Amino acid sequence: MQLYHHPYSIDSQRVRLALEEKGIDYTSFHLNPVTGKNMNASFFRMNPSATLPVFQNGDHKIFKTIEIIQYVERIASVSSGIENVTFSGREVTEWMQRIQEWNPKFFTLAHIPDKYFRSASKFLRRVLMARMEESPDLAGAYHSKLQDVYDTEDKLKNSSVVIQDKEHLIRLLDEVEQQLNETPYLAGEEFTMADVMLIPVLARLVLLNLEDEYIGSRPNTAKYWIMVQQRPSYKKVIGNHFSGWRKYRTLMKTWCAIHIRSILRRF
Ligand SMILES: N[C@@H](CCC(=O)N[C@@H](CS)C(=O)NCC(=O)O)C(=O)O
Repeated sequence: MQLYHHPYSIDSQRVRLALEEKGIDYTSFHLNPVTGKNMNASFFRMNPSATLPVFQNGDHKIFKTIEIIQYVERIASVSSGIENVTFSGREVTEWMQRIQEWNPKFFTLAHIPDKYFRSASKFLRRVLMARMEESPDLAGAYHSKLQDVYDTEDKLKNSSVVIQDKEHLIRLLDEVEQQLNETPYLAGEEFTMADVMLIPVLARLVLLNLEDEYIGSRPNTAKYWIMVQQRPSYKKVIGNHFSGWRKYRTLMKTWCAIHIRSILRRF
């Protein structure tokens, strides 16, 4: 089984948390979306939307996060003997879908200093142009990806998009806070795949230095956040890349790659 993913991607983090929680081994392929590695022709041919994660088992490829997580649950049940494995019930699935409805893209970009966003976006356009030249047969798909980059730049200038995303996030976090007042985990007494969907959202808020505003101000969520960070799956998937000083190492690596490749004009 192969997983194409990257530590920056919230959806990749969700799938990796699920794989770790269920103890499933897989071969890992890192594709950094900020440096445009997901635009490489070999990956792009398999997945012309270039989104991460992609899970592959033999010829079977899955492109949607929730579908991958549900597939991982089925694999775990087969490999451990059916009796003691619980599948996500209706409540868990509803939470998973509700959390997935919030798209972190514009909220995240709106909290990145403008000069970094502009350099990264320009770099990505150049990468796309270079890939288009190398693989003219994929020009149509690369062109629509290029259009996405321009649309993102335009939408970010439109404050109502960012405000709507922020309001959506606040509604979601308020529902989470209310639920965590009644149960220790999102869908009850046990850790479930609903928590796997939520943890990367909280980690993103911390990465953006918004912990006090969005987590600290919600006491049940703050308690829950401390608790879930103790899980080995969290440490492996998120903590190792973003806890404390590690976040600077992770972000600097990407920033240097963009900077050096821009100077050398190696897209
Ligand atoms: N359909 C996918 C969407 C995944 C997605 O949007 N992934 C983001 C990262 S979290 C991505 O790959 N962005 C890079 C890009 O769109 O080029 C799913 O449901 O999992």
